[in-house]
Amino acid sequence: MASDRMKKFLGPNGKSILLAYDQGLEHGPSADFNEKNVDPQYIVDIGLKGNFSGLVFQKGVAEKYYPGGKIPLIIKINGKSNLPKGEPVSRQVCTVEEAISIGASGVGYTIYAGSEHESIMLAEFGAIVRDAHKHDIPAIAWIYPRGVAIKNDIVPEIISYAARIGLEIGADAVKIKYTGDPKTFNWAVRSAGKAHVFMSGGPKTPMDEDFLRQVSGVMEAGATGLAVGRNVWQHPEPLKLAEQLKDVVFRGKRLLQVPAK
Ligand code: FBP
Repeated sequence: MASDRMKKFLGPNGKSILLAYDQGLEHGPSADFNEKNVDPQYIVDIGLKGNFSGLVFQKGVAEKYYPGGKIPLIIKINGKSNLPKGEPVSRQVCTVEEAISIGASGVGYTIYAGSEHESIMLAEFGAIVRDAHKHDIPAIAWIYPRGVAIKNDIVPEIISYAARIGLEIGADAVKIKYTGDPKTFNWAVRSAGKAHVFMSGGPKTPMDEDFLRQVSGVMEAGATGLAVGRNVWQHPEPLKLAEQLKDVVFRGKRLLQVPAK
């Protein structure tokens, strides 16, 4: 059996917390950044001091700020701004070889499942999986169902479909949104099979408790962990939140789930 290509990104209990910072491209600096977190160095410092399992950058930020082997790196090799309107498509902007030469031990790629341009992204990702596996590094798929055909992108049947797409197309890990409860998220985890499941963070929740409860539900469902950005680096005390996340992801702490209304 093939060895687990994600192992570099996993803690001793096989779980993981990745720190994502590609929102400058995806959303623009005025949407997400403040005086502190506009500086990529601030995120590198959080990643290092908070002992995150890995950083996720686009190649430009990685080239200029990645601190080398102190923390593993995933380079997102496609991306788009939010300026164009219409059916979403995100094309490759960096090769697997380039990513490796910058120091990446994994590559990430977003697929907008359900978009009218889905086939372009599926085909590009297919070639990326081939390249990444040739170098024995993981290809991680951010799978976000989106476009006019998708009425609700967090209903359980859509999220589990996203997870399954990842397994079927050869992703070593899939990054998906939370369904809102551990039972339905467990179906998504099972649908992903041996592909690791990471929860995508989303906009910062006003109360830490709400985010920690989501994370607890995700871990209870059997996920590998989180790939989170805004909830951490928009937090006034990111290292304090990081400790609380580690309690849940690495130390098995669970928070009571509130039944959906
Ligand atoms: P967040 O935790 O900040 O949501 O980051 C996760 C992420 O997948 C980023 O990697 C990416 O930039 C962003 O979400 C995409 O968000 P959107 O849902 O707006 O496409």
